Amino acid sequence: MQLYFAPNTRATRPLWMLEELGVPYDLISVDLAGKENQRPEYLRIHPLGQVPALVDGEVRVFESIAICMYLADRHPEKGLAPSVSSGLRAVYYQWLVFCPSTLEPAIGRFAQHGGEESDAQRQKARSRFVGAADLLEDVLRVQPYLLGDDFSVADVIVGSNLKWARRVGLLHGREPLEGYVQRLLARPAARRVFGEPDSG
Ligand SMILES: N[C@@H](CCC(=O)N[C@@H](CS)C(=O)NCC(=O)O)C(=O)O
Repeated sequence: MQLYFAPNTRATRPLWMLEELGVPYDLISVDLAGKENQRPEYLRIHPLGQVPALVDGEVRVFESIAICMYLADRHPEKGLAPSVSSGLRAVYYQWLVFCPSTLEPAIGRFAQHGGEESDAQRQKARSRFVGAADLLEDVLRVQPYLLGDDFSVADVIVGSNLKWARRVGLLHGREPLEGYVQRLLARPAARRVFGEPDSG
């Protein structure tokens, strides 16, 4: 299995997954600054020239969340996704889709308005995040992970988003979310990817 990767990008999501699974893989660095991602040979792996991409024998897949879901299903014995016959599978889909459709755009808008924008624009962007964050807090106040007691792919994806939210200052005063991010980053697999928990 080969993961095409660049640091500080969404490619850290499948890298984190691979570390959680503890399966062998090759990490192939793609130099984005050097435009290696636009070379014809890389465009055959990811037609949009982005990272991450995964090659697993005949299988080629891009989109970080799809790669993580694929990896969990490929290794059901590791228990990182509820089985298809379980009702929890619906909740699992919900949080995975919640990220790119609701949470990530809200964080992105805030991060984008963090510079010379007016306070009003910044507040508007922040208010979009508040609803999504309140919802997550209600869940994480009563259970350690999004699906209950067990860590899953949903935590890799939501946790990655919240790590970004924390970096742009959106988690101040949100103890349940802060605690959740810290708990996730303290996992051995996450430490191997991101380093020490408080390094951001
Ligand atoms: N939705 C895609 C987004 C992929 C993406 O935007 N990758 C960025 C890094 S986070 C990238 O490769 N940028 C380089 C470029 O587009 O030239 C995913 O989650 O995999």
